[in-house]
Amino acid sequence: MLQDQLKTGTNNKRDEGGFKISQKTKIRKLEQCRSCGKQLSLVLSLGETPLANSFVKPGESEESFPLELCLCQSCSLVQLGHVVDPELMFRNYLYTTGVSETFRRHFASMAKALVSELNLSQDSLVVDIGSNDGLLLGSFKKLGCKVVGIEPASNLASIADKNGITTINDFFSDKTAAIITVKYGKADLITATNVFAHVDNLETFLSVVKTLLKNDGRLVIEVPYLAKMIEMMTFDTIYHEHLSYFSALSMVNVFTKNRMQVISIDEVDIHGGSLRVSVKNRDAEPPPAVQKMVKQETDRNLNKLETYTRFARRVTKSKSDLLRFLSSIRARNQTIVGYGAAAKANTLLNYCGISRNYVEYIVDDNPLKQGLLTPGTHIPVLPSKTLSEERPNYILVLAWNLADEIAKKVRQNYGNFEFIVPLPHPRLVQ
Ligand code: DWN
Repeated sequence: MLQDQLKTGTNNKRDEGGFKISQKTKIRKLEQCRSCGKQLSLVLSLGETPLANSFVKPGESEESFPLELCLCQSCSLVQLGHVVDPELMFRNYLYTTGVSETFRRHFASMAKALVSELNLSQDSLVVDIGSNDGLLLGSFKKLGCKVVGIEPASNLASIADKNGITTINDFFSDKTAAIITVKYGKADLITATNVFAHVDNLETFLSVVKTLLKNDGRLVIEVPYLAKMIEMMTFDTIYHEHLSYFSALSMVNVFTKNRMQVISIDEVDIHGGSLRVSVKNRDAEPPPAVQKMVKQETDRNLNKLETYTRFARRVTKSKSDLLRFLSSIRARNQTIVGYGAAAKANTLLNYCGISRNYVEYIVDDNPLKQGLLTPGTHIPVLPSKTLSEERPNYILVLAWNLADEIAKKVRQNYGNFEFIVPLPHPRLVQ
């Protein structure tokens, strides 16, 4: 696995969590496609950017790393050109899924659908890779399944344990898979929501999945959908945690190469548009419905370099449009604050150069982020009750994928404000 390679660096400095981080190998440049090994084409550079969840205490500083999007024209996998040490990104993680009612509903619905589709019962074992605070597994547990989480962030693993979800505090690896197999048996279902796009070594990841999955077991993953990112210009989804940006085409190529069968691919309305992919451990072609989706994507040139060079040009325009929009508000001495100190917000803020010159502070309901500063732009993150105390003129909804939930919460608790949604183009929403 990548973290094993990174640990072999020259310097054995340890971070505050005691984890070995090699100074020399915090980042490595990808010389070839992570899936098929062919040459990569650079399509977009967002410059040197801090890690999206590396919020800092006042007085602290953070490191920045190159953020470049590349296309493999052979297997159509869109991916970052550099890999940051996962020990740096995931051992202490501030993002918790449970803050949002939207995600609570989404994961409850996902668990119910999969229990029904796969006929899971109290004898079924569900393993969630990157289980965060245990939200998804909690839904499976309520439906009677046996559940085990795998979560590298020690702060999140302890939250999940407190929520009654058995959680192994480590990365998914042959070691953690063996622990589960010995203690609980093989899995009927392995889930990985917003994890597969974070994986550097896809082949190793899937080979370990195969050791943990029952012969007739199912792997179900959810990833942000590349086609929606291109269509909706949501370039803020590009950050160091997201190593891959999947289409149905590139997803099928990855699983076919690893001798696994994609059974179904469904678009789900979460995180601005995601793919839910259901996979079996058998060397077989995907069914006609999946092949039809792949054909629709090639008809839209999602496998062509010019699609991404055009996207890159539109990103530059998105930046200038947003800065013009915010400048016009500030020119009238109106105040702007953010809502949602999301990981994606930090790509948007850093790439557009938006700091306290435009946004005075950002409110967020996640207590792990409150009192910290956004990475790179150092905008204070405060509790949402600040809105009633300060009464800003505009709220820039940085977690645009949750704009409805946020706007409803603000109106219910703090009264009326003007809401700005930044992408695909800046606009006021009611
Ligand atoms: O892959 C990932 C994506 C899927 O989720 C992870 N790498 C990290 C995370 O990305 P994100 O931080 O951009 O996700 P969200 O869920 O769009 O972030 C929403 C932010 O808004 C969170 O910081 C919580 C905040 N929030 C809030 O403060 N009050 C959200 C809601 C709905 C609220 O009511």
